[in-house]
Formats: sequence, C-alpha cells, structure tokens
Amino acid sequence: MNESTLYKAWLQYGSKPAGEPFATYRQLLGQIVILGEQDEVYATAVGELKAGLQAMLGIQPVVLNEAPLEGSCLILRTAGKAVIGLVPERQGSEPARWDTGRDAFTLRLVSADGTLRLELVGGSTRGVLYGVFRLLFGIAQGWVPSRLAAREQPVNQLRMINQWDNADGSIERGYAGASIFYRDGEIVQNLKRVRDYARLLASVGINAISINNVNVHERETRWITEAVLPEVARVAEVFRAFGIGVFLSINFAAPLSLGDLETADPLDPGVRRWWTETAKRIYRQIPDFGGFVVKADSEHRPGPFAYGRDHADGANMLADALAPHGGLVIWRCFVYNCMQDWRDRSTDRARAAYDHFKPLDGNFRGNVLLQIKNGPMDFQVREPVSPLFGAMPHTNQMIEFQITQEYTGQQRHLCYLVPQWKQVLDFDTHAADGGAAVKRVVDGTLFGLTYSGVAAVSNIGDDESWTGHPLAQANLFGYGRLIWNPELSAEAIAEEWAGLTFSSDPEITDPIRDMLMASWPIYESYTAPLGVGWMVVPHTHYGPDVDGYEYSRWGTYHFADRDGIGVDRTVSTGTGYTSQYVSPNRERYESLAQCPDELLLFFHHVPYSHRLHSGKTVIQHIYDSHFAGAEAAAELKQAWGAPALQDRIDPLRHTAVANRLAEQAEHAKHWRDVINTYFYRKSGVPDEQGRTIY
Ligand code: GCW
Repeated sequence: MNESTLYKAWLQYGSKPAGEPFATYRQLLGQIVILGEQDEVYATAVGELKAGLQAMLGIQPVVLNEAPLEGSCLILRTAGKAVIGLVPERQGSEPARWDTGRDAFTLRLVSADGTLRLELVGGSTRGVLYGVFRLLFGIAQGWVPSRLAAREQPVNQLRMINQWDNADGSIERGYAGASIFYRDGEIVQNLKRVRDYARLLASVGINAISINNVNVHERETRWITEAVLPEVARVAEVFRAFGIGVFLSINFAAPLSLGDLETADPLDPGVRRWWTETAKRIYRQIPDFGGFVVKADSEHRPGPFAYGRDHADGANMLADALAPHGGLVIWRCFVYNCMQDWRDRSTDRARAAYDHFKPLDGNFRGNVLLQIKNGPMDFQVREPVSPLFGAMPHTNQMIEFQITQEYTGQQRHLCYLVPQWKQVLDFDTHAADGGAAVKRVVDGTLFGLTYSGVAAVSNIGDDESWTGHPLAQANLFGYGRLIWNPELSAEAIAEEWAGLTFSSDPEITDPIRDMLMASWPIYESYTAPLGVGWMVVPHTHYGPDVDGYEYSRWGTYHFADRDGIGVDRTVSTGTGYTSQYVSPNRERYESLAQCPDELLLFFHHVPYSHRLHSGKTVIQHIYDSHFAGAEAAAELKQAWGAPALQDRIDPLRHTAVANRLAEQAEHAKHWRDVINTYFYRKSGVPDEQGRTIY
C-alpha cells in the first residue's frame, strides 16, 4: 500500500516511535485472543487491528482462540449488552438492529498474577470493531495504555450518511470530484475506494448510509429493479463488513416511471402491492437492507400530493411494505413552495416544514422516521433551529446536517462545522420541563421514540484527499465523533482529528485546532450578515450576489431597501413564524430587544441605524464584520505558514491546504467589498472609520 497522506485521512497510522507507551503496547499486543460470536464485522475488526499494529508498532500479533495460560495479551470478546450495561435499556422494545447497546464496548487493563492484559468487550461484533478503532486511535496519539480505559455506548441509534451521488458520476452539491460509487450510469466495478470509505466511516462510528441522491432521476429509479439489485447488493456487501447498513433513495413515482402502473397513489391497492413485491425483491438480494430515504413533494419531486393524499399516507404505504423485513422509511421534511411569487409577503418558507408536518404528528407508522434539516430554511451559515424539533412528540425523527459545504464555502473556504452542529444539538426547545435539548429529541430519550438518530450529507468525492480541502476531512471525522457522543467538545474533536491526521504534538495540534475553531465565525463574518442568509450566486451558491435570490421564486429574501433590512417573522407584524417555537423561545425571537444579534435579520426587519446588543448599529456591524472577516481569513493563511506547520507537515498536504487558504483570503476580500459596497450604496451611510468602500 502506498497511499498518499491525503488519502489516508485520519487513518495515517504512521508513527513507529520508541518510548515507554510503545514498549508496553508491544508487550501487550503480541498475542490477540478472539472469543465470542464471529462474523464478517469481527473479521474486519481483527484485520484492522493487525494492519494498524503492524503499521504503528511493527508487530505481527499471534491470533489465538483461547486465552493463553500466561503472558500478556489482548482479549477480544462479544457479550450481550446486559454485560456491558452502560445505559439503561429504552422503554418498550428497542429494535435489535439499531440497538445502541450492541455498538457499545469496554476497554480495560486487567492485571492478574503479575501479568497485564487488555480486554476489549463489545456489545456485538460491531462494538468490537468500534473498540478496535478506539484502541488504534489511542496508540496513534501516543497515549499510555491506562488512558485507553473506556466504557462507551453511542448516544444515537442511526448514525447516518446521505450520499447525493448520481448514476452519471456527478454529485449534487459535491465539491471534491466525482462519485466514488457511480460512473456512466452504472455502479462502478472496482469497489476498493468504496471499501476505503466504509473504513473511514466505521472508524468514527457511522452505521448507516444511503448511497444515491435524494433527487432520484430516471436511471437511479431502476436501482430497485431485479436487473440492478445484484449491483446494489455488491455495495451492501462492502458496507456490511464494516457494520454499515445500506439504504436507497427512491422515486415515489417509481411504479409509474418504470412503466408498471398508471398511478403512484399510495392508497391504491395495486400500488401498495407493487411496493410490497418490490420490498420482497430487495430483501431477497440484501437481507439486511436498511430501507428507503424519500424526498417527496419537494422541489418538483413526485409525492402523495398529486393524488390528494398527505405525507403520512405516502410514508405509511412504504412503511407497510418494508415492515415485514425490518426496514425503515426515512421521510424528509424539506417540503416548501419553491414556486413562490416574491411579491407575496405573506408566504414564509421558514414556516413550511412545521406547517406541513406538525398536524400529522401521531399519524406515522412505527417504522417511519421524519428527517428534519437542522434549520427551517436550508443549511445556511446561520439559521435558527428548526421549530419542528420538539413539536412532534409522537413521531420518530432524526436531524439532517450538511457536511458538504454548499453554503459554507464549498471546501474552498475553511469552515469547521462541528461547533455549528453542537450549538444546534444543545439548543433547548423547551418542549418539556427540565431540559429539552434537540440532542434529546434526536437521541429518542425526550419522547421515548422507537427510532431516532442523525443523518448528514456527505462531503466526499473521488478527489485524492476525499474532501477537496484537506482540512474539510475534519468535518467528516467530527460529524461521526459528535453524534456518537454529543457531549464531546468541538475543540476536543478538532484536537483528536489533528492528532491522528498530522501529529499529536501540541505544536501541531494547538494551531490547527485554533484555526478550525475560528473558521466558522470567520466565514460567517464576511458573508451574509446577522442571520439573513442567501446572498449567494443563484444555483452555484458560491460567492456573493446580494440580490441573486431577491426577486426569485425560492422564498429566500432579505428585503433590503434604503432604510433597512431583514425579514419580519414576528406574530405582531410579520409572518408569524415565531409562534412555531415554544415559550420562552417564542418570546425571545419575537422581541426586538431580546432577539440574539446573530439572528436579528432572520426574525426582524430593522433600520440600518438599529443598535445591536453589541452597541453597534446594524450598518456599522456589517462594515466592521466584513473588514474584520477578510483580515481574519488572511490570518488563517499566515497561521498555516508558521514554521511549526510548514516544516513538519508533508509538502503534499501543506501545499494543498496553503493553496486553498490563499484562495479563501482573496475571495473573502471579494465578499467584503461586494457586501460593503452594496449596503453603502443602499443606505448612504458612511463607514465610521472611513475605510475604503467602493
Ligand atoms: O439545499 C438544497 C440543495 C439541493 C438539494 C436540496 C435538498 C438534493 O440546493 O441541491 O437537493 O437542498 O436537500 O433536497
């Protein structure tokens, strides 16, 4: 294997350092004992362990099937979750397939009769795999063995990735090359790269993936036909070995599109039979198939509305077909009017998901999950949290994040998104007394949901670095780590990532962590101000175009005129969107005095002279943040050029990152000047500091 450092991402396993911890590890890990249930996931775990130990410590351990009478060793074992007993079981019957107890593991050092042994016990073979990666990560970071002691159980059941890959090899909103799954309308023959991806995902605890775009075109509609299913099964086999379940995005109109029926009406018996037969066909080929992801009645995708049915009718029909096989329906809530007239001030896109779905609470089958985007609009750099979280206590739900940086710099700009996701997960919905954070909705505990979890749109492609910007690997890694345990801090995740990816020397991890942590606020500061969003070039969504969406049909407006800016979403004078929140969030957003600065223009239309809590006027804030943001982007570039990083990071990666940061610094100036000039010309208010505005 001579994979490049870019390709190896956080699984570098490079070092073979000397020193005490390594001596102990060599002693401990010379013999590996494998006990318990055996399957392909276990085989993967042992394979990973051997490869990692060989790479980092230069040892080839002896593998045994029973514990030796004497000598140090590592013992791997599977046990029922009861043995692990980390988290009390959920009420009701937690479905075995997605039971987090099975993913749990413990790692401990046991000394008996003077010999030291390391014990790794998994709740299932998947738990063993996760424990193996944790062990390898510890060694890679140079930890002493005692620091490895762990008792872990993931907080979320479904820890999912959504690929937006198309059969022609393109990726919707992909910024890192072409698809690793498809080319020229077919699933690729050589799945080596898919396997390497599965490995990266499993190493951070991902257990589910949907492998095609939610916009399902003609070609991918056929993925569920007898002819193509064996191909899908090949992909599922690769992921199965890493404990990852495969889902497909389906076309709601498939019975029609494939020419089999004349309707796709979810209440039509023929249509129901068609899906039932389709499910049987899928499970014959892929017995552990995860289920369907569905974008319906959204952005021109077909759905139940065409037949006068609602989303519950549509989702339940699919759910009934999958239920006998244990499959799930993941039904997206990204439903809004994308043909709005910009002159119509009463329609508010932000309201749409709640208005459509809240009335359906309780109407969905037990194997349906609603997938809700983190914000009410669409993955902007700053949005409030979707008010649907907390509003549907009787419906399984999961949150959807976007790892791919569609609106956050497209992997040309550095934007570490873990702090954003963490803020969303920590947001208190107030839907119940005593703490009702979003993370407790999506982990299922707040409402005792049967199924729940987190999904996110992938940021990878066939670029050598996977993610285009090498530092954007931190977002994929960080997503997995954060949803495994939302209590981890964004800083700790950044450090862990930098340690594994480059070197665990603080001279390297500290500055990289600081760059990552600064990056989201920096990106926010030179782009759209104060939560208003959408000032981007239409369609590509890259670069500034303040009025790009202002007179369009997408429902994404800022309403800037010579006097002021922002969207009035209050109950008293605006669209009433604030009423979708539970008190006291509702009052906080409704009140001009209490609304947080960073979301001011999302909720209120204000004059440029309006004073923020920071003490600045809105217009001065726009100027100041854009000047400061462009400067901070230039500082990121300088920080990366520091000798500690320049001299010690291999030139391949150092140069790749340096090039992106240089581009970012230039582009940030462009953003600054376009935004500042626009608002100076609109408002006529000069910058207090007299800086150059064009
Ligand atoms: O953000 C928008 C994107 C579309 C995407 C859609 C969605 C897959 O611009 O490209 O389509 O969201 O989430 O369905």
